[in-house]
Amino acid sequence: MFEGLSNKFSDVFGALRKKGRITESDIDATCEELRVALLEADVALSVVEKFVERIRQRSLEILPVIRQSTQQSQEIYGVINQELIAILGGAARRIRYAKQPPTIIMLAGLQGSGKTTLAGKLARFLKEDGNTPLLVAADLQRPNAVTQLSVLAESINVPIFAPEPGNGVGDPVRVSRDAVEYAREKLYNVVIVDTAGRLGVDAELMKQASDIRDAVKPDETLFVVDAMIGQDAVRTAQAFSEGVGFDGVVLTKLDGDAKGGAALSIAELTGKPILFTSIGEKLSDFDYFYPDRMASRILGMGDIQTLAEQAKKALDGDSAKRLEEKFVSGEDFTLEDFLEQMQAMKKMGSMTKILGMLPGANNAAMKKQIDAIDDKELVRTQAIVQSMTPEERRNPKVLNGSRRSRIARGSGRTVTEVNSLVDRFSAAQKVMKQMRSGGGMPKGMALPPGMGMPAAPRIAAAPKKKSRSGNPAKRAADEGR
Ligand SMILES: Nc1nc2c(ncn2[C@@H]2O[C@H](COP(=O)(O)OP(=O)(O)OP(=O)(O)O)[C@@H](O)[C@H]2O)c(=O)[nH]1
Ligand SMILES: [Mg+2]
Repeated sequence: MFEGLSNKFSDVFGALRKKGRITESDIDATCEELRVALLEADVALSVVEKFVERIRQRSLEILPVIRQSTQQSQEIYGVINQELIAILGGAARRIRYAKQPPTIIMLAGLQGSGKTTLAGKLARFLKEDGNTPLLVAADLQRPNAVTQLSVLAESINVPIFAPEPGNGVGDPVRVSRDAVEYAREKLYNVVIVDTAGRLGVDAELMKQASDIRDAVKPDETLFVVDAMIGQDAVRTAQAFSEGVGFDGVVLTKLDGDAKGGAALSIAELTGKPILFTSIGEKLSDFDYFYPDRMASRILGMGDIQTLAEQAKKALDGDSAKRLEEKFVSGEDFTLEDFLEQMQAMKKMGSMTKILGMLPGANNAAMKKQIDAIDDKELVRTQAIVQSMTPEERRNPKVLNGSRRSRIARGSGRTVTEVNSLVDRFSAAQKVMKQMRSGGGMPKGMALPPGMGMPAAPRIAAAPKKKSRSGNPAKRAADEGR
């Protein structure tokens, strides 16, 4: 996601950093490079022009201040970051619940944009947050649509309101209206209405969506759009905005190689906030949209906050606290901790996705490392560590040749694999020590394959510990990454 764009931004900053003193013509040159990068990323022309102009004006305005700074390129970075956050909608917006339940959420969008999947994700997400959602199958167009939603509903144990099978084509407006009535009776506090999509924007689609809207009067109408469709996303958004109207946007398929244009153009052009992002086919691949975190990713600074939240969720309270204390007190990071972290990582989801949130994850060297990581490696590594005695896990220095071959036999792996794990573990331990002594991740250091989690204790500790610069993205930038 946003790879091309964040590579370009990294290049732009790289070039700026090399200049000690920034002049007006440097600002102009930077703006021109940004303009080209954004257009290549399929950001709508009018948005690009406005965005770049704002950066230019703001930078020129504060040029006297910039000149006083010892890190002039950082000041420009700050301006770009701010404008990027603004264009992405400013502050994150949450679902607005109705004063009088149920809160009605209607999903609309083109065929295949991800509405039904989103209905499941949203229901799961809201349920975990203590709500009692009801899913409504109001797509009676596509033969399989009701079944698709039923399967999702069952998998998350959320009730579904759907027309009786074999009941003819059915009327989606009526189904939606009845569903809301049913939710009121049964005290479901959120109703999620999945509607039918069409291949293109047409009058019939708009009419059906508008009729459902008029019948259920949603508290939130969410326009669901596939981020991969680039410029078309904006055109479709505008058509829906005029035809049906919506309160917020959900960007889906951000896990694909979306260039990012849609994310950057939609909020600005429709004036509606992006509420959620969908980043995969699994129901857990979903989160609120945070403009500041997205800006940080686009700028190649990673998304440490999301990573930290996921780490916190995955490491249960006790073990996170223990690891944090261990880290702070300077105790050694052992293979036992490593195994515990790996188990937590399994809970967090795919390793490559997690590592993608690290600062610099889009940089070529880091990317090569990430690409080299095979999620199955986690399973293999786990087998090896589990074949070690508690003492060996605590103190890998005792691992002589015969112990290593015993472990290899026990885990069904080769001695070379055992050796490689021990080597990588030592490298990770070194990183941990360095980070603890306040040096941050060593420059140019990419995490060794299978060692994604040395960062975890630091992450677990992050909310409490004040780092030199409170802002991890800024710190990463300070350190020249
Ligand atoms: N990679 C990826 N695939 C997704 C995401 N969201 C949905 N999909 C996939 O996209 C396809 C279409 O998703 P649906 O949820 O059926 O889309 P829809 O908008 O309900 O489609 P219609 O009902 O035909 O209008 C499915 O194969 C989903 O698994 C996502 O965030 N990332
Ligand atoms: Mg659907």
